[in-house]
Amino acid sequence: MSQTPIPSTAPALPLRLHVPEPSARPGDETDFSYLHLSEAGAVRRPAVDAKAASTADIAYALVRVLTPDGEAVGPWAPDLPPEVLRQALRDMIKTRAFDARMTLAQRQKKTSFYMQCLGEEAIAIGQRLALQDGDMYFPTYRQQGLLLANPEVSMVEMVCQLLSNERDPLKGRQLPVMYSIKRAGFFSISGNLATQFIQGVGWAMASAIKGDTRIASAWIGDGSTAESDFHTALTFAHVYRAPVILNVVNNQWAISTFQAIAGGEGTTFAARGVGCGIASLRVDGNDFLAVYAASRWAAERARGGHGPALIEWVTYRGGPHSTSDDPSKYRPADDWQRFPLGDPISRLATYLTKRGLWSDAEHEATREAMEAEVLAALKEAEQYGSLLDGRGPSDALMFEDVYEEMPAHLRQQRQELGV
Ligand SMILES: Cc1ncc(C[n+]2csc(CCOP(=O)(O)OP(=O)(O)O)c2C)c(N)n1
Ligand SMILES: [Mg+2]
Repeated sequence: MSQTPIPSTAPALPLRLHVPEPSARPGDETDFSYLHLSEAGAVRRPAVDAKAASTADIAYALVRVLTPDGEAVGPWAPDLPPEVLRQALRDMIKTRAFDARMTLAQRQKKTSFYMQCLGEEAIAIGQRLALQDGDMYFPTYRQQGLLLANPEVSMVEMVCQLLSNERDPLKGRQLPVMYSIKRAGFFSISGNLATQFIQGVGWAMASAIKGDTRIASAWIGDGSTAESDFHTALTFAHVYRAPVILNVVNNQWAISTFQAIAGGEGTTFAARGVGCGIASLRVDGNDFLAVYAASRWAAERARGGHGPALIEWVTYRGGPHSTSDDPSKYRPADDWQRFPLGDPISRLATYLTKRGLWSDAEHEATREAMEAEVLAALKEAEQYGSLLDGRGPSDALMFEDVYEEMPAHLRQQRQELGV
């Protein structure tokens, strides 16, 4: 028998949807209190085999090591040799110089497109130091630091890809910045957002199935977590304890969309991991020491067979989304200058200077040397063509490498094109 519902005593109000908005638009000042920062050194460091649910407090806090005056404090402060720290700073300066010059090359019409990682340099470079040769990266377009910090990767080869020239190793088949460098463990960048997570988890599962010792490092942006692939990847990673580091780079924006629209309001992206049974950390992505320490923790956890870890890196996208974007239309122009976590390069430089391992003069000399190195790489790559002179890969290449034996219809099309 059906029952009659008991009438509510509350007055019936019209229902409304909540549409999150950033606190400021161009011309106003952003209120960054929404970030909920912790003090440096305040967040505990759990054992690498900690139960996923026990990391819940850290998923809502913020792991930080560097104080505003450049001291390293607390349980996450890593013990890295001075030369490793100095090299990391040089690599971050190199990445920034590369981005600036390639952005200019796009404005000069030498390449069609470029994407910078301005303000996010510490994340890729810090994580790379915590991984080992043979581990596999499934990066997005904002982890060029993984390549620029790798002495085995030629900068000229990267620029040839950007210029889509005769020596483009990807033969003009990928958008500029979508590198693919197998020997560096750098999986082909896909423009289809969030695929990195399912592919990275799948690769990590395969590594475990084979009884291998290699782990995966998968990358996604705040906006891309709204894709269903993100959630599918978390379920598989949790269920099979895949040896993978799940990196969520929360740079506050997805093109013109504020991170709250992807679900960052009133909760954190790290909290998604805990909800799926994955140990999760929320970390200051502009604090090189915290990036290295958290990556190291996650890598030891994965390699030790204790399961995946999700890390939300809190940072800020200092530049436009890409050379096709104009952020002055949708966010305050001074946001990055006012961002409470500062600039990762100057923070590491301050720490090293305080320890007597760096100086303003060395900083300036390094910046000049890196700019010269990048310019020399660009000049060399331009000898093999750029968009300006149209010396790109041969049209014939579009017919190759798909079928072992070219089918008749493709042979015909190729003949019609006369290549
Ligand atoms: C599946 C899919 N949807 C939409 C796009 C278009 N798109 C490219 S980048 C981007 C924003 C991504 O933002 P986020 O994940 O935060 O990464 P960020 O660019 O900030 O590093 C969008 C919507 C795409 N490439 N793929
Ligand atoms: Mg983003």
